[in-house]
Amino acid sequence: MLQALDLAGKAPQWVAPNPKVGCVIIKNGEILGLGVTQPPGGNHAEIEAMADARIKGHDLEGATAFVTLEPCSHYGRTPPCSDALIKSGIKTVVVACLDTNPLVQGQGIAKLKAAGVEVITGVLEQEARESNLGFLTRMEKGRPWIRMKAAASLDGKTALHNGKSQWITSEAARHDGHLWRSRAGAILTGIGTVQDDNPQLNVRGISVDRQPLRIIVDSKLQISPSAKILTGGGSLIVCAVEDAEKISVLRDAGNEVLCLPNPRGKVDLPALMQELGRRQINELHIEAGSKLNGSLIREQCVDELLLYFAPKLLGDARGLFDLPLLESLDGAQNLSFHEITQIGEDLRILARFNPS
Ligand code: AOF
Ligand code: ZN
Repeated sequence: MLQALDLAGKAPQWVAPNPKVGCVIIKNGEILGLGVTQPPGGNHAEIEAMADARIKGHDLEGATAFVTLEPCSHYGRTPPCSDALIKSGIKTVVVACLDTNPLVQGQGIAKLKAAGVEVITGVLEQEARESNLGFLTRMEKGRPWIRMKAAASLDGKTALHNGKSQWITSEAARHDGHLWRSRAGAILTGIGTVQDDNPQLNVRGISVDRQPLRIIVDSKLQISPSAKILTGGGSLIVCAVEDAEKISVLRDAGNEVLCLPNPRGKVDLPALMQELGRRQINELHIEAGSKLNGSLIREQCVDELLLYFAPKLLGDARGLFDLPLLESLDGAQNLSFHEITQIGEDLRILARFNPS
């Protein structure tokens, strides 16, 4: 199963919106075939592994398949893997984690069992869930896995009082940040960051087949059509005002404008996350300023913080998140550390919000 997970991890980004799955087929201690999910419309991991074994002249009768995700039971872009596994004569299927796609959700395993295939579940389950956190979150919550990235000094400051912020962390940490951008289906920022930093918010320094969708939360539609983030079109601007004139200028330049107001006249952030789920975004990467960061946290629109800390002190300067003043520690946002790594001179911390 470790080998199957390793294969899954090597699947390219463009298998999204599908999950990355790995499959290893063995018999009598020998590996017969290996497979990994192909881009949408292509073979699933199990089909690839069976084809690999057959090309090598192996008979699958009595073999065991290790799969990192429950084999599918439905007709999607491709026919059900569970049917193909049954037909192959494979005797045992070892599954790491369930596919929580409502179209599958245990039915793949049930199909296999009903056909007399032995099924073993829960092998390296946690690791397998981690490998498809984005896909599984979308299946379970209807929205992407949401990761908020920020870089700060050791005293938690992101910019000086005058707004100067380039660069707090080292080159190595910034390159690492691009790796995280590249794995996301979309990158989100706010109008404040667009106006202060004029970022491109694309992936640089890493070869990618596609750039993530760029999303700007801009309640009052203040974005300038010449902002760098709009060059080339294809960005999604989310606002809370129906300003037909501004909207048509932005649309004519090839961008999409979505009006999603909440009763306070701001963008309805949870509704936006559901919309991104409908657009099949598995992982959302956020790089915004303290105001939007704070709103996203308050509205429970963040699963994980990706924080880079530089060994510097900036003193009285801007903080990471605008959150309400607390009178008691009972109101603190609780997280747990998921991973702590040194990247060059800086520290990278992945911390997750505790599910409520
Ligand atoms: C598997 N093995 O390798 C993957 C699975 O449209 P389709 O036919 O490609 O089906 C996509 C769905 O199949 C996807 O939403 C998920 O539930 C499952 N993915 N299943 O047996 C695989 N990638
Ligand atoms: Zn399948």
